[in-house]
Amino acid sequence: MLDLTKIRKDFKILTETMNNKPLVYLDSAATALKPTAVLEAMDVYNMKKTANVHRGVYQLGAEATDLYEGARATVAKFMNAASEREIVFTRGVTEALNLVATSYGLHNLKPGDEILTTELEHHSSFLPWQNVAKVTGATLKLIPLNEEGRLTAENVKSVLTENTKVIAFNYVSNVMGYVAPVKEICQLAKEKGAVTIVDAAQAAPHLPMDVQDLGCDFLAITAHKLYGPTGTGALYGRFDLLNNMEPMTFGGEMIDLVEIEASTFKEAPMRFEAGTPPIAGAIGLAAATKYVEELGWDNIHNHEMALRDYALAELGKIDGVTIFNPTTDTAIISFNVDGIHPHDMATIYDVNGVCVRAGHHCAQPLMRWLKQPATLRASFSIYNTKEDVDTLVRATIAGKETFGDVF
Ligand code: 7TS
Repeated sequence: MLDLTKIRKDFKILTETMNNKPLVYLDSAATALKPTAVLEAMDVYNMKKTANVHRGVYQLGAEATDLYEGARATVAKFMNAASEREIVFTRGVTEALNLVATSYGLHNLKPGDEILTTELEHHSSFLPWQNVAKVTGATLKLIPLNEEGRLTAENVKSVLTENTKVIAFNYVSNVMGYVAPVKEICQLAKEKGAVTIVDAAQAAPHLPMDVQDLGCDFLAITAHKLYGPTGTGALYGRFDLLNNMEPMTFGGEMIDLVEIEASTFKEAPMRFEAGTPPIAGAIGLAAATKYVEELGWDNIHNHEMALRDYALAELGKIDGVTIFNPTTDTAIISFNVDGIHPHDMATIYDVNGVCVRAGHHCAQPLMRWLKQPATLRASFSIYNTKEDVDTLVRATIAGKETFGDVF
């Protein structure tokens, strides 16, 4: 079981108030709060070991490099990559997915090739492939979602052809909270020789990652949803693929030899890390992976599922609340209150000290699928309590009372 008292002490921000109300943070799917252990790990670099990496010949530079490369080894272990050479530090999942689309997609796809993706994607998984299709003449095809809005292996089979070259999809949906059958889909892709790109932004805080067991070619995580800092993510890429890809960004430290006519580049991952990388960010990400591993995946899962079940039951009792993902696999719940715009509801949550997301969640194709312009989304995490759910429910009832009789 999670020790909630201890965990809540680790997240100092939880003693803050919002609109003079105790802070109830239910927006961890947008970004998670950061525990002291992560901030302290970053402080070590920022306060005692500051130097650029892979450059200085002095001791401090070597120590900073050790911290940074140590972080890469920790992240490789977190994902169970075969080697740390398969881990590229990026600015986040958005940059990681753009890197694959640019460095692999633009260079390998051609007219007649097919890219499979879904309406369940965050724009950062959808748009890079839409662009690859536009530039290369490849065809972007949607894998139909089932009646619940899930991606299933059956539906992948229904659209998979000999021409499928890429399947890009999320591990966990940021709106529906569904967990995709990643392993089965990667197996199907492999049979056709297609490359898989898994957006694990929302999965990494909730599930153990094992890229070798999943059999994926690429998988991206982001630190800030995993209790780490903003501005840092990590891309896993199978080394034989990664090492044969062209760089996306050119600049310092990614080169072997620069000549006027042409240049050569380092092996992966360095060829993808031009310029000064997010050093403190990588160290913070590594600390965050250790933090969640120490809590234990089963403990995290049980806690989040208990919150999910309680929230679904309590919200479900309120007349006029429509829940779009009652079978969610994670503690992400999307809902609306009949006749009240989500942004109006969000103002009531705000004055009650409750942070929830209202909007299209960077998933407009999914909003169209749901036939909603926007939804409310409450996302629960390791530091949330049943009392947080009660506050959400009270604020929802207050919102109905404020706006309800207008309609
Ligand atoms: N993929 C998914 C599934 C996401 O949920 C997000 C961010 C991203 C990619 C982008 O990751 P980043 O590292 O570039 O930030 N999602 C959200 C959200 O649901 N609300 O705010 C941000």
